[in-house]
Amino acid sequence: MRYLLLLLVLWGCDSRTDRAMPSDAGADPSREDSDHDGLCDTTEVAAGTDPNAPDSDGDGLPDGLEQVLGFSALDDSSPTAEQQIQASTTTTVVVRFTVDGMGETFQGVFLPVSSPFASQDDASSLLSGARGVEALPPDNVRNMLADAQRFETVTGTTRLSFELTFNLSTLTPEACTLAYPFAYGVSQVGGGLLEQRNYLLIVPGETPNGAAPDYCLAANCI
Ligand SMILES: [Ca+2]
Ligand SMILES: [Ca+2]
Ligand SMILES: [Ca+2]
Repeated sequence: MRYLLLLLVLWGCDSRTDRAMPSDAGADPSREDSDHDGLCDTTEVAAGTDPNAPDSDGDGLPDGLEQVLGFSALDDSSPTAEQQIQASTTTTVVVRFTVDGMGETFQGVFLPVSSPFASQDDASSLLSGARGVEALPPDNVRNMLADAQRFETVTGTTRLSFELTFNLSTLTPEACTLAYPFAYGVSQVGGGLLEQRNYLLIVPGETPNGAAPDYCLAANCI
């Protein structure tokens, strides 16, 4: 019986040791960000992401950036590769929507999204042009007003294409990579927004030694 009690006491000590995880002396454990991805360790544990891997789902974007911008840090198809636009000096993006028309007019709409990580202006400041470029089949549309991003009197199932152009020539590169979120949607004139697509315009940072730059993140983890 004495040995059994001793065994129970020792087992209890081990259990307490397991629960008491080591922490850095003097640091606030709730504000630690071990993998420097913008998400605090405690947030990562609650969200199910890996506190020791900055890109838990391997899609190229750090967990903290995905979380703040409304993408999933646990799904490598959120955002898709198509939604991640690698920007160059002049970048063109084609956005397509399929609409079912009964004589309505449809219009493309650029929707900038603010980001706490983009220290400069939002994506609208980089947008140099937006226009309608194609309707398929063409006979389903009576008139295309390209510069107004508008297709008039659409009848039947029709794919509408819009082209966005971004000009980065006036942008001063930063040491870290910026991700400018934006959305482009199609609305029915006289009605509401029917559908929108979300994108990230990714502007690579420039490091002095040519090393791959990290993404710009907020100074404090969330
Ligand atoms: Ca983290
Ligand atoms: Ca990711
Ligand atoms: Ca993801």
